[in-house]
Amino acid sequence: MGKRVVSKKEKDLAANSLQSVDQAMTTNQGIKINDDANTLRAGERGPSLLEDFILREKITHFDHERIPERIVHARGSAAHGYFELYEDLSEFTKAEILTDTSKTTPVFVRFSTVAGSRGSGDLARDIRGFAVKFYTDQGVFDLVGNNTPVFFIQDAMKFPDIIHAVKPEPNNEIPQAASAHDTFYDFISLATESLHNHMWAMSDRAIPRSFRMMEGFGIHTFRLINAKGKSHFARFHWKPLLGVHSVTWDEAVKINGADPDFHRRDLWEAIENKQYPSWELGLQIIAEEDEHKFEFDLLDATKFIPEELVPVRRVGKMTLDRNPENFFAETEQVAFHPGHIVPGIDFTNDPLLQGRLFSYTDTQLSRLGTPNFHEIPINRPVNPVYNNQRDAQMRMTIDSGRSSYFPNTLGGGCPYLSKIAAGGFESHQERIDGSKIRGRSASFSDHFSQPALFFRSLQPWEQRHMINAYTFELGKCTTEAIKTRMLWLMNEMSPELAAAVATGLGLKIPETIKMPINRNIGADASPETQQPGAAKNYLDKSPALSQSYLKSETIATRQIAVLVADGFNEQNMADKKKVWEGMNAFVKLIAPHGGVVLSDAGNEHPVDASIDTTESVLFDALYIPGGEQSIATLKTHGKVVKFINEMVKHCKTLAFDDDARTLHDLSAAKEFPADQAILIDAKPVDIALAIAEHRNWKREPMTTQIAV
Ligand code: HDE
Repeated sequence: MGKRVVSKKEKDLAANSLQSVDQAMTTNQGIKINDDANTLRAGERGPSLLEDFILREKITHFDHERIPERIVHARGSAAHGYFELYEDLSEFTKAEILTDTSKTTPVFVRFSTVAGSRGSGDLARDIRGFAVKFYTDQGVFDLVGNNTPVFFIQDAMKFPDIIHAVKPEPNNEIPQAASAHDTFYDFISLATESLHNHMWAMSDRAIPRSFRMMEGFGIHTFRLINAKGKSHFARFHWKPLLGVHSVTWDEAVKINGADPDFHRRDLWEAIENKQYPSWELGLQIIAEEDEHKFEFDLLDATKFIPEELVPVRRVGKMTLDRNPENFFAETEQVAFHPGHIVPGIDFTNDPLLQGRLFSYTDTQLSRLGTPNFHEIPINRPVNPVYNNQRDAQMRMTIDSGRSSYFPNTLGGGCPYLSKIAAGGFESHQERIDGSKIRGRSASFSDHFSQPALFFRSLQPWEQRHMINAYTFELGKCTTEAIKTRMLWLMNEMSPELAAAVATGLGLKIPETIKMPINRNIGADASPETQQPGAAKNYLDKSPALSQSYLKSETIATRQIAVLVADGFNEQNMADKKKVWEGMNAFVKLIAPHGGVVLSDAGNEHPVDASIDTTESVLFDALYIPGGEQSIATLKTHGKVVKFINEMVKHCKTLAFDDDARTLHDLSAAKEFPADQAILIDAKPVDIALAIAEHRNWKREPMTTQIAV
């Protein structure tokens, strides 16, 4: 799967890595150390001496090990890989990564949650960051996106507000990595532009099964510029080849306890097992002339362009095939920036994007501490860098020569400027004619239509999950006025959604509300302009928004738990394992104890996890082979039925051998005799077909009685 690229980037990183094998331990000054366990003392039981330069160097370095975590997206995991282009897009752009199909471009991708601290759990209900650094031969191009096609706010000015609102409340620093609290809903219900992205945060997209099973979106409209200087608008998409899948909220809560590194581990293990995740790069391209043909503004980052209106053209593929060597050096120190673009790609006037262009340099200065952050190996471009910038903290480059200015003759006129035809960057010459104002275009003030479209486009199971999410989150809020304000707003988007949530909350939807503060126009706006306009219906449904539209046929990398005890039916287990592993699934033996388990043929099989050290929520499917003795033992273990019942509740595939039927009958599985994903004595390929469906959501409404 995927070809291995040894890029210049990789060689650079290797050259910078300190090998810890076969080397004498030294201080940072290169002095060989002969005792790393004892402080220099005046006598064996005497006081420590200040002159102990070895101790002081070691402790000082340790004291400074942490750098400030990212203000947002602090919790993340990353991997290296490469991008390959399917078709030459020179009709639209001169960027080499989008025109030269012979090139393989190295990438580094970091996935993250937004709200939580660095040590928070992976399964928070949250938007996920999806940041891609392309090391192109023309310089670094960063596509710093999220896993939702829209953002919360329209103007950069409101970013600190929404982040303050979602972060733990300042008086008691509660709750960590959770949006279910008053300050967040206070803000969301007043800044109605945020309702759309908020609805995505209430959807299953916010609790993904894996980073490898998420879509990515550049969100903003960018420009593509071709060699003739002609511009097209473009939105970027990443489509995962494993499909888009999520877990249920009950699982998310339990996974955070059972394995808070679930997503991090999942990405790491898939790559270690050579199951390289990949995404296709998609582009929605819009001619400049069509800029105003939509009922929303292309510059508004709270709107997506429905794929039914502008199809996504799949133009290339990205594969992640290598884990970082060192989390800090690479994942923590990588510095993304939406302003890192290459000739052929340019910005639009999206006011959110424009604000980001300022913020990301500023944040790197405070996090990485120096304008030389581009010299950290993970951030270095693969092409050489020459300019007259000099010095500053932690400068790595030893700049030679006398001249550090331009123009010069003493340096031979170098580094010289490049003509546009020779690859020099030129900003798109957009004609601008306007008054200097602090305000927002009326074309940005439709806040209800797209969330309404999103809700309408979801399958009943997705809508159900969303209703539960809103009910849960608002149920955690303590201020009734905030909850009722939210209900009123939700009623404007979808009466069905609002009614269901109101029932869950035990509250009435108010007939009118007063928006105490203007939402987007400015404090002087009149009361009439303070309510967002009614929802428009320019598209009845956009099927592409539902995860059911984004499934994949494969069971590759799915975790299948096989529950066994001594005496299990080896033949049946081996037959199924062979088929599933042939399809690249991960098959794990779970037994009442660790070590090895004995089959009915007397063979020893290593146990992957004892049932006491693992949980059902960490697996996609369950198979219980027969074997009289094995089933008799499993029946006596208290956690076995819980394990099975949880799998049933979470709508997963369960397969039993015929003589494992007693366990089936002891559990909630017996309540679903006609269920297409609870199978007895089925063929491994038929079980695989059920697993590939991800979940049998039809079961879900009947599972409320199952107590787990
Ligand atoms: Fe970010 N954002 N952001 N953001 N963002 C950061 O930069 C910011 C926005 C996104 O894995 C920070 O290096 C402002 C939209 C990702 O390292 C910071 C605004 C989108 C990541 C910052 C936005 C994003 C960040 C924190 C409003 C989706 C993680 C650390 C104008 C298109 C990148 C850092 C990584 C990180 C500011 C809005 C995505 C503080 C001011 C819209 C994926 O600079």
